[in-house]
Amino acid sequence: MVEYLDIGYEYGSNDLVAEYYAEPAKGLTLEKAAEHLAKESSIGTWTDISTMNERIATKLKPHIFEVDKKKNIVKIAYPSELFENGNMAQVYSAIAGNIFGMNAVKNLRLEDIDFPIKMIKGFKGPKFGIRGVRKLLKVKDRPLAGTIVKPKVGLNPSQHAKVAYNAWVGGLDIVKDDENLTSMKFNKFEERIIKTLELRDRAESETGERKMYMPNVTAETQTMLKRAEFVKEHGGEYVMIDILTAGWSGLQSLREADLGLVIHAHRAMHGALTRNERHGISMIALAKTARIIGVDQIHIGTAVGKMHGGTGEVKMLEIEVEEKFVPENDNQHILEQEYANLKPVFAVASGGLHPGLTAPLMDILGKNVIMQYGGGCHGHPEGTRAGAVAIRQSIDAKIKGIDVKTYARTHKELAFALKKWGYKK
Ligand code: CAP
Ligand code: MG
Repeated sequence: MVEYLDIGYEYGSNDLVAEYYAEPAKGLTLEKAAEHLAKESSIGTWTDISTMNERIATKLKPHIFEVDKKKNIVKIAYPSELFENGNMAQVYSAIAGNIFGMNAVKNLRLEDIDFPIKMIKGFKGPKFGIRGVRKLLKVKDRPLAGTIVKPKVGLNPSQHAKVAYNAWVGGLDIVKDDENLTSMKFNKFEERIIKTLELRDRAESETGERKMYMPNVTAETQTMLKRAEFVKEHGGEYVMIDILTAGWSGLQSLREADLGLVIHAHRAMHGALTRNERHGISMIALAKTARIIGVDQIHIGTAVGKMHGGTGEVKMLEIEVEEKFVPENDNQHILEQEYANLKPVFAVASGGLHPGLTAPLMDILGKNVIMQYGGGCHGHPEGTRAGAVAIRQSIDAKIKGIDVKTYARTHKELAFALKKWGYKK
């Protein structure tokens, strides 16, 4: 009989620690439910088995070292021998696999994972990180501002490139493809890359600023790698990948190809995992995992909360950022904080943003954030270029410490934006 409950066990440098929120099934204590979790995510199954042996039962068993009945929190330390070096899919198949469907729990959420250094070394980690991206863009210490070409899909390559150009010359640093734009009949990947990078070069020479294009390479892995190579051959510096729909292995293949391209991680589908605070996987765990595999920037949500009031049609902001991303005691968001010698990576805030929300967002996420405005740029009454100007004006106002309403009195593009969408102090 393997004993998994080991309250007070002192985990060490050989252990991966997983923190779960768990609601035990009716008739089960939290300890009992935790034992089912520990078994099913490692060496056991629902009943005792004759094929278990002493070595497995002692060397490979995980230790449930904390059970907090008030908060329904369970912490389990797994010996790293349970995991294949450099294989993130296998790690999640173990600690985030069958257990979500077990009858022993009514709800279960993987809240956080602490990987041992020896496991982190099995992955490449971020190549550029905040410093590398800032060096590339030659932007020292303000937040980066970007847009997403809209409509999300439907434009042809020339139209797509033109929208990007207007955003760049209006002052934005970065233009990205939307998460569901890859290579369709009306917008083939290769043609879009060539045309958009041509106008990126024109925008750079006209503005004297570096401009970045983030093409979405999400696809079957071999195709993804071919597309990333195509971007590199044509002078691109960035690729974007939908990390959850492409999967951990797809992300690993892209990173381990080591093409020298900045990797932007979009988190499309995250809501299926992160939205329910009682069941699924936290964005903290997902973002940490992506950083270990090696992304340079990742979407974490918008921290300015649901929009109350404000004029005009306001898209309800996407899910607020998980509070742990912005710890009370530190003005750095969690992704820029020191973690296992991994480069700090940019947090990306996107989703329903417009110039009226820039100031509170910067208050919460600080300067190492990439703020992306899709509708909040192309929905500007005077069009994309003016939308981009308004966005930069909203950032300038914040950096100068001037209230956005006051700043708008002498900056008409910003005034138009505030009139349409309102603002939050
Ligand atoms: C934003 C966006 C982003 C989501 C991602 C969209 O467009 O392009 O993909 O915001 O959400 O498709 O909605 P808008 P998150 O600026 O027009 O909202 O960053 O929370 O993953
Ligand atoms: Mg999008």
